[in-house]
Amino acid sequence: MPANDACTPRPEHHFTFGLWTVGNVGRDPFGDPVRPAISPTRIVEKLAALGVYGVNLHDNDLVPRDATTAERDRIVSTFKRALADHGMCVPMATTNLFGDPLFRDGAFTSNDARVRRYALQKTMRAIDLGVELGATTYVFWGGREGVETNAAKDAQESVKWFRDAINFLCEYVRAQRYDLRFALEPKPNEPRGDIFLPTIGHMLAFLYTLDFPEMVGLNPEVAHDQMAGLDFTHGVAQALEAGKLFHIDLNAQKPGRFDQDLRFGSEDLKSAFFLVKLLEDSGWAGMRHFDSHAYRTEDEDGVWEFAAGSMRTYLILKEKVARFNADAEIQALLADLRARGAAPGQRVRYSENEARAIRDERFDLDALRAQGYGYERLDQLTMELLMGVR
Ligand code: GLT
Ligand code: MN
Ligand code: MN
Repeated sequence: MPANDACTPRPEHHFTFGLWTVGNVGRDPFGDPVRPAISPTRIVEKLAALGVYGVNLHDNDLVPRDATTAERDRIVSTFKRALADHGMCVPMATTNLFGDPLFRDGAFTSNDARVRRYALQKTMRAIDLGVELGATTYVFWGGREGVETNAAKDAQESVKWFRDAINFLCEYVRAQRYDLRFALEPKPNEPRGDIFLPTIGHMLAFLYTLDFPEMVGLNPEVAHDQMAGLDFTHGVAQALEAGKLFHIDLNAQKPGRFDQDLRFGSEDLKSAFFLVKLLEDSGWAGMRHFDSHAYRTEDEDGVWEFAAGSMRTYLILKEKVARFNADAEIQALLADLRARGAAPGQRVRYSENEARAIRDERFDLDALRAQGYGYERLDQLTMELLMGVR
């Protein structure tokens, strides 16, 4: 494709990256960093040049853990200048509640009440920083909120501690009159053996038990559902349907492995296609955030290839979605399904009459048993479209 086409990222596409994603130095449990750290200001400059809309961060991606107030203020003002110079913003911020050894047993669910209080202090300060930078979404990823052994923790009490923390922080945001919503990010395991509230479904049920459920939604991540063998698109669809998709972490993953955070679309193209289709067809107005990083084999050039590739793949898949929606043969098959009753809005509602009608209805059960649905043809056409021969 030509250099400046529909697949060239532009700010209006609302692509974002985390400082921790392109800034990933390639450390893993078996090996040292392979790339030098890239300064936040350089990240802002490079991402802006690639057509990115904004950059997200943890408190400590920008301000080192042990910085003095003066150092913090200097770092923040340098960063703000870089954002202004390059027309970038910070749509989402979050807290690092996993790196410091004191969080080894969790932050909001540590068995030590002092750790739980310190986690609140660190988060309130990080919320202040995020809001100062313009963030309107605040993510909670509880990587250390879990156990290796169930002998250690009361799982019911842990849910209560987590709820207390989110309720407390909702009150804090309201008291400060911040314009900020919370997005909870589920993950089944890693770094903990098991993490509490491991899936979209667990988180969704939990958030309705909060004091201010309207302030709280989800930040689901592709890799986290695929690690658990789930269909990510179904989880996102359920969150959207509930009005609870507040943010999304895009990446790729081979199923059943540790969290790989691979470049979006680099594995399982078909599920990436259906995810883009869901977001685009539903008019998702939020950010397209990439929570992923370059292969450990890469130098800095590879990092920018990774960033550009993530966005380009998204836009190519968006083009494929438009083709799918305009494909006469595919649409005829879908029209057939709609004629059978699959059209949106064809739902049953209880009334006495309707109950009587259904009780008395005569069904041609043999015909229902015999009919096929045509999904082999539909899927083959979809695959041919994805493989570029359609
Ligand atoms: C970390 C984690 C991600 C979270 C980030 C936000 S940090 O990279 O693996 O899934 O979204 O805390
Ligand atoms: Mn994530
Ligand atoms: Mn991940």
